[in-house]
Amino acid sequence: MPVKNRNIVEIFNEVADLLEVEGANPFRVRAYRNAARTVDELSGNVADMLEKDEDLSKLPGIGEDLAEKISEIVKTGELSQLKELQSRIPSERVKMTAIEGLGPKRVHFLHRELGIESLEDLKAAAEKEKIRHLSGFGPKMEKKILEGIEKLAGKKERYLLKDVEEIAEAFREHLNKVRGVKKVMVAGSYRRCRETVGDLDILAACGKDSKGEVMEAFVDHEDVVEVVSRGETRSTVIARGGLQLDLRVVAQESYGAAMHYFTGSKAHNIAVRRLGGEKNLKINEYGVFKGDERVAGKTEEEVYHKLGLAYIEPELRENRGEIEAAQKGGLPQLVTLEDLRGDLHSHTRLTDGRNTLEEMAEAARARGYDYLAVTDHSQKVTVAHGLDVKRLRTQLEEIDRFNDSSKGIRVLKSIEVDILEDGTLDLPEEVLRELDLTVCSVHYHQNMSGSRMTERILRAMDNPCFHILGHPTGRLIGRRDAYEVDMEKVLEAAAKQGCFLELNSQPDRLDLSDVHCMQAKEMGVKIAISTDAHSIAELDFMRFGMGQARRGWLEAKDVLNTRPWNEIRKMLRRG
Ligand code: DGT
Ligand code: CA
Ligand code: CA
Ligand code: ZN
Repeated sequence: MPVKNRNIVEIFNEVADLLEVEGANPFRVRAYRNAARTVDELSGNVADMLEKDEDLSKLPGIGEDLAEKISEIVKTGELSQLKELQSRIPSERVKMTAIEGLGPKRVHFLHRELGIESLEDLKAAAEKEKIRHLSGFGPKMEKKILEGIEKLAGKKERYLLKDVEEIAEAFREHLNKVRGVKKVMVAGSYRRCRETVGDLDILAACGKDSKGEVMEAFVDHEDVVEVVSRGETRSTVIARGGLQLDLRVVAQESYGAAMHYFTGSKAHNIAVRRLGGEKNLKINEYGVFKGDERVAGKTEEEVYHKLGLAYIEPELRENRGEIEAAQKGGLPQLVTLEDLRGDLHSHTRLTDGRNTLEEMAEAARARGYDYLAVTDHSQKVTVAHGLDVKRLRTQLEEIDRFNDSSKGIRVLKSIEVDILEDGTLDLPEEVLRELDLTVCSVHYHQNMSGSRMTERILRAMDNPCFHILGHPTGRLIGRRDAYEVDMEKVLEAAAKQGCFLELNSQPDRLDLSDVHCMQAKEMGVKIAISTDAHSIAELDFMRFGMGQARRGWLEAKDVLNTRPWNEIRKMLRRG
């Protein structure tokens, strides 16, 4: 089995986690995380690079030692150091790192301070209120830990879209090549662009006599580690990393009906079936039937039309009013990637990005954008070497020089300025006024009460230099809950003040969420769909934000950056 970049990334991240659980030197931990990131962002395959004798130690963040480890992984599929760490550190202790808000560093701290070795120890300590007294924890954290333990017990693992994309595509291509296969698609929550997926549901259409070959190819795929079940028309396997994949093989005349059924959501399907019932039509994965006669099934359009509905895009299929809208001809014309004219949130090497301003701008131009806002961090964010007035001014001069000498892309002068605890912005108004636009974000003191957090953000919006609220709820999917904030009040204030909210496209943020996008649209607040790219490669995260925006029913007109810069500039002007 050839080793993929993804396998190396997973191994390095696990080494970093385990080292952290052990309390290793933070620089050592960071070296592994940086190396994982470097490999993750490579466009080429590491195994191929080694084959061609390329020197990996020339890559950023990868010295000779790590290059050696990579080649061990490529040769053997494993890393002896990881195995050694796994055997040394009790697995009970490692399990705790999966609790929301804990992570490896805190697990180490809890072990050092209170001797906590397992989930049971942790639960007991939290119940006896021993954790709240530790520095950096407090009663709120203690409560969250107890909730986290409960969640973990009842939780089936879900995966970020980004983490399953590669596997989904690999299987799709693999099955597409099988003789007799007409069409392959990944349906389910993946096709609906939910922010996380529980498993992948693959659908293949083929002739009767190729079914066997398709099943064979599926269970034989190089990424399969376990075959759970294998039948004539359906099979289930587990892939490396634990992800489950279901395959259904259907005849071409049923493909549309099967696509519809297996795309879901379940709630949407049930509502559609009920509607069919009212028209005396029976709907299942094989087609739409009137009595015994199949009246539709080859395409999804056909299925919807038979029921008197316009075609409903997969992202809308959550039974949130899309069926009523399709009956009345009131479906939204969903925004697409092609509608976007630029990206309004990105970082460069000057703070915590990996590429230079010029490289980022060139990459944005190559993606067909007209503008890119460079929004490095402000001074408060010391871990990212945030910009003070002096360094920001130097960057502004660099932007002027770039814009004077370059064609086809405009770099917007901007900053991701911190919203401080009291609601003031992290840089003086006089310098913020020199910028084209600002992205204002909360990074520190996220644990305040809902009313205080709301106050803090509203206060920030009073500043005439405030334009876009960055990652508005601060959530990290599966790792950190949104901070408490009254979104309705924030949206109300944004509408009144002429401010905008961001939909941050980082795959573990997707913040605003689909539901809040819908709410923003209803309240007349426009959304900036941005990547928050920290490297050239991350400019492509736009696809994840787009999925979420479409799930939130957004149309091109609801999105700020579907407009040319001239128009946006006018919209940013505050009363
Ligand atoms: P997931 O995997 O948890 O992220 O979510 P889905 O939506 O992919 O759900 P999954 O994998 O359990 O099933 C795939 C699709 O199959 C689902 O979206 C709709 C359809 N489906 C599954 N179970 C039922 C059911 O009991 N009734 C109906 N009408 N459809 C179902
Ligand atoms: Ca699924
Ligand atoms: Ca499934
Ligand atoms: Zn940012």
